[in-house]
Amino acid sequence: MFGKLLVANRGEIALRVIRACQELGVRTVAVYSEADARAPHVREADEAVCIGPPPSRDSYLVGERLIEVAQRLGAEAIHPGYGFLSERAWFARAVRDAGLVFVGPPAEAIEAMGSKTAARQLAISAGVPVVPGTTEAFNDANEALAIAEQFGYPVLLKAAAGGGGKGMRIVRSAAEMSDALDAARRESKNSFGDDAVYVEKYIEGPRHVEIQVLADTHGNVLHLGERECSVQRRHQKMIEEAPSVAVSPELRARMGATAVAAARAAGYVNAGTCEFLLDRDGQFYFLEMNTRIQVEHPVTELVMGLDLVQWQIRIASGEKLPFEQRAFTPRGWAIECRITSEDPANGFLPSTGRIDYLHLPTGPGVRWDGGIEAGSEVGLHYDPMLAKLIVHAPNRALAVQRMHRALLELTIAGIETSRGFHLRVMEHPEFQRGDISIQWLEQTLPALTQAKPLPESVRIAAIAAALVADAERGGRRASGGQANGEHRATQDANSSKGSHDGASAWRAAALREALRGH
Ligand code: MV4
Repeated sequence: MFGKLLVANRGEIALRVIRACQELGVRTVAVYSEADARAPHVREADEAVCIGPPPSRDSYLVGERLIEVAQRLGAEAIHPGYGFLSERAWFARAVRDAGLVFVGPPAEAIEAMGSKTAARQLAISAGVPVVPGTTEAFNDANEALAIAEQFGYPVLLKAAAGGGGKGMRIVRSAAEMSDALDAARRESKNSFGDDAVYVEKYIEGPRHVEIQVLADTHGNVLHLGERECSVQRRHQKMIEEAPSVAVSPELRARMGATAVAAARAAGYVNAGTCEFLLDRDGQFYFLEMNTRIQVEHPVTELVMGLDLVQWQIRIASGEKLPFEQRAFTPRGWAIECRITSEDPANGFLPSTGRIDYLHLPTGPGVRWDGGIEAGSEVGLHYDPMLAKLIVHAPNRALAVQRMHRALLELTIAGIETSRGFHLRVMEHPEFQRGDISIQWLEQTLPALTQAKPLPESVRIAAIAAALVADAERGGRRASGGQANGEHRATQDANSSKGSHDGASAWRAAALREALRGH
């Protein structure tokens, strides 16, 4: 095992990697920008080095500097986390060339999966089903029209260099082709520096299901079942779960074997994820492979009972996977909500400021993977994801209830967050039934963000606001030393209907705010 590892990231994933290292007995080096000097990941690591000014391109994205720091401090490996340099083949190669270990796949595997057209070719040659379409970029609109005629409308134009939804355009008829092509080209060029576009048949109303794979350097490739990205907005995932309501044990085995075949064909090592579309008839199609640890990896950890980040590090140090495929069947249900500094009531506008107060949910089956604390400044330099709230329960209905309960316990004061949005999703009957597709949110969003609070809730909120204001003025009447008052208030809260009752939720929040003291 490594003696020391450099964590080339920030926020919750940097902390996640540091925690894995602590449990493995590996010392850690954190890197940070000037904006992150007092961030939790800096404090929790054994050593920390400032690598530049706040903009990522001058700090977290300067690969040579990260490698130089690793060498100078005697770290043997670099964990890239997700985002930043995690899927840059040149960085994986530079780390290797510097005599260090990249905790991730070989540069060649990142390259093989980086081009969507090359990945499709690779998948086809490995017998993996892909969406009908081309495996090469076309040259002009006439060629695109001929291909669309062949597959039938609607078709989807996609960036060859792309992924994650950028440079995508739906084309519903020949008349739309020319404009859509120009737009897709422009967006691809801007996002990836390459305007090559190819065509796929557009699959209507699919579900987004992905398979976690784990491969060691000894030729063992396993899959750890599926996750479903149940709720997403403009290609940003918001809620993920494992397993998927749409995947039977038989389908899991088939999709898993397919993901393993794709990983083998790419010479894949370490943790990776194959993304699929699952259509209404149960047909699945390989979309792309993410060659990194993903944000949503905890839901797989909880239902499969292993630590994926620790296994990433063990694999990178040459360890052999000691598992057999049949050891992996999902146990219970896990759901993850991404807590972001975005205001759902305001078109998910980013919110900035100081986190004045933070109360974290705890109790049975609750996990918080966060990168913030009271006093943290949330700015605009980095991704708005502050933390992930993850729950595990015996089944989906109980997991939804548990997530609702945990979200009620969560208080983040000082900035707007996605918390209220997640509460309303957990309360939604269609979400509770699992009756959702990729498009569910776009159709349901207005109802979720315009929900009016109950009159009773407004009254309780007003009382809470008055109590908090009073406490802030220095009055202590609302807080300590009033055992009777507290007891009476608690009884009162319990007498209201159920945990899903809006008024009771407000009442609990009001009590917490009023009684926590200042
Ligand atoms: C598709 C599709 C329908 N048909 N491809 C979007 C992100 C990228 N990974 C692929 N995406 C899609 N590809 C065909 N042929 C629908 C989507 C899609 C989507 C996929 C995953 C997660 C969210 C999505 C939201 C809209 C569309």
